[in-house]
Amino acid sequence: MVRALLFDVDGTLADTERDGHRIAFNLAFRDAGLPWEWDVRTYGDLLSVTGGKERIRHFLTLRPDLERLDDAAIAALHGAKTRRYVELVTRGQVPLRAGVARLIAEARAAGLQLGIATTTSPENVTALLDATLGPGAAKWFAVIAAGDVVPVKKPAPDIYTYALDRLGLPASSVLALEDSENGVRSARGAGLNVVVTVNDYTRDQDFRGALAVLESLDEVDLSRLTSLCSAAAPEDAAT
Ligand code: XBP
Ligand code: MG
Repeated sequence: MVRALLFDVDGTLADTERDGHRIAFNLAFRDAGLPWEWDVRTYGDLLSVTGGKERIRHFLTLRPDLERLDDAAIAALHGAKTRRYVELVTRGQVPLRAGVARLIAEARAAGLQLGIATTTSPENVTALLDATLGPGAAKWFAVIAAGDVVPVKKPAPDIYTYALDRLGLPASSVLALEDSENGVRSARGAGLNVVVTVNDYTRDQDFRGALAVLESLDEVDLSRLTSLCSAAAPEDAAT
């Protein structure tokens, strides 16, 4: 029986990668006087590495021609990017994806617990939830597992294991909602069932192990998601 939903944020709740993080990174680069610009396609390639600081570091390994930044400089640049991102979502520039608000309302009405398991920074999550679902909506979530709270980011299972611990529930009673291969690997690694909603960055990825791959949450309601979990074959079911 499903007793909680654990949502990924970036790409799942909203198209934050293309329309939020990418823009915020570019603003922070400009503010810092760095002549870098991540266009939509370049950013898509960089998404193979999760975590903003990790992504900047990865970018520099691909571009030995650019000025080196040490870890402190990367952390400062990333801090500036986070401030830009929070400003942007607080202005309401990134809407929720179709079906997300309805599913959250259904889950709350059914008494399910809600949680977040994401690689992005906690302040980004709170800002997005409050801006899209209404002030105080972040409090609807029993756990917001985010960012550097675990040492290793997705596709490692750590963030889902951390969120499950905080919920106090076994993996078999929690469904993860994800948009990416890294997210599916993370959730499955922690033993969760997972349903995927694709976006333009993730459509062609490998979602082996997911219960279903959908265009958006608009295609399903809570009872359909619950029955997908119940129908999962024992060898596929999370333990
Ligand atoms: C999200 C990420 C994050 C965001 C940026 O992955 O990879 O790095 O792009 O967030 P997922 P920060 O959806 O799989 O959790 O800059 O705050 O790290
Ligand atoms: Mg994601």
